[in-house]
Amino acid sequence: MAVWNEAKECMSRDELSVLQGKRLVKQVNYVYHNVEYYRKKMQAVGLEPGDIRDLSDLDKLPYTTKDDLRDTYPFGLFAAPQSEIVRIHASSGTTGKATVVGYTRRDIDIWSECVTRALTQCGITSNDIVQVAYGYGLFTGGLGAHYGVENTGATVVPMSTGNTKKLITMMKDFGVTGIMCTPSYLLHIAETIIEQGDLDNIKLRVAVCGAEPWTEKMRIQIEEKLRLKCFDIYGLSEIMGPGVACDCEYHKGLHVQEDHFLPEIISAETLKPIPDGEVGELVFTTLTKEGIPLLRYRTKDLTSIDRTTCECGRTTARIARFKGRSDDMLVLRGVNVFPSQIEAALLEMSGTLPHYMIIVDRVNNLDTIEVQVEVEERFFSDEIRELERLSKQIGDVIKGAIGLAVKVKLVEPKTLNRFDGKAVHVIDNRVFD
Ligand code: DLL
Repeated sequence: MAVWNEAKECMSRDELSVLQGKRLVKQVNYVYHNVEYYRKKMQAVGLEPGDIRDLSDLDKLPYTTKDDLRDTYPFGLFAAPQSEIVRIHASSGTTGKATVVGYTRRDIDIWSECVTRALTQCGITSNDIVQVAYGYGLFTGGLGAHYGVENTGATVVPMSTGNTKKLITMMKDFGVTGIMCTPSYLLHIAETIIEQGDLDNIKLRVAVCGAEPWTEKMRIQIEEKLRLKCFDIYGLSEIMGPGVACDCEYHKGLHVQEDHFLPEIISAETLKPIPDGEVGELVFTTLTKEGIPLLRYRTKDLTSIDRTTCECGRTTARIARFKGRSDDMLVLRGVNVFPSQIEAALLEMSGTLPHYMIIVDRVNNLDTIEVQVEVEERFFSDEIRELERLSKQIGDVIKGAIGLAVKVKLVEPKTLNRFDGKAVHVIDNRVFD
């Protein structure tokens, strides 16, 4: 399979649109004839496959949501017969039934190819040794990254999550040059490497992190701590897994693998497409999937899109770093707040470590917000006044970012939980009845 968008002389946007249009028509036909649920959904709005002739007809198609996957649990949206499904992944989610996805052999090949493109974009080659420290199992992170690293020709070390000390030992002994894991886990790995005095004993030069919202400041902090290049990789199991999009050396948005996944940004309120550059909900239509093709899948991820050519020369659309998911958004005293706003504010300050927890309660019908922040050890040996000053300063910075007063509790390094998978930054104890 050609890695066409890797070359600097890649497809023009017009050529890409023609390809996308053709693939869309084919995918809609395939879905209509192979998935009863979609056939009925299309018939309910009087839509026949022939009504979709090119990209301009996209907005005639109905949306798909996570509820559609749950309602058809486990295999109701599969378009290929079980005999052609070679792998299943599932995400448990915190509420409701698991969402289950299936892949044909070709889907797995395309997935590996997409991860290879992403890794190549990050500078990984067959000369690299890459530790995959995403969880292996039903989560798409581990196996998705694994097949991509192998397909790139690099050497994969399938660490999975859990044993940080062993991971660092192997990193040193094997001369590991690349790592794939969640950014919060990499931060924990970095702290352990530094604490062990091992920074000069490792050869790590590239990290490809994703699976959770994180800030540009955190990416830069990881680069500085580990003296490497760090990249942002995005994906979701419903659409494929890691590798749907990835940033390049310019870090000006994540390039979408647009020949396989057609992106749209819509308003979550009106459900209408919104102009490029404006923040809205990201929606994907798969263009080449066989196992579980999805039409206009609402990801709930909030971003904006830029279809201008990147400084790196790639013409594929770029989506901006994610602000968060619409369902991560906290409504605190009527104000919409994303944990990432608090993270960005904390990372502006010196003396704070990028570990925090937001605890929300409701007392006498009023939301109370406590932000627990780890700060450097030295503040605890200094005068109490210094601690109070820092606490007030952090409170002011957060208030400036979210417009709300919060209680700040400073805690010593390593007090808060560390995560080797997706990090949890919010404990919401409010009961809504
Ligand atoms: O997290 C797939 C993945 C694995 C992506 C490894 C990247 C690396 P799910 O468990 O289905 O799949 O979760 C998908 O995670 O809708 C986003 O909300 C969030 N997410 C994934 N990557 C990023 C990222 C995997 N780079 C959900 N930035 C998505 C922000 C991300 N959020």
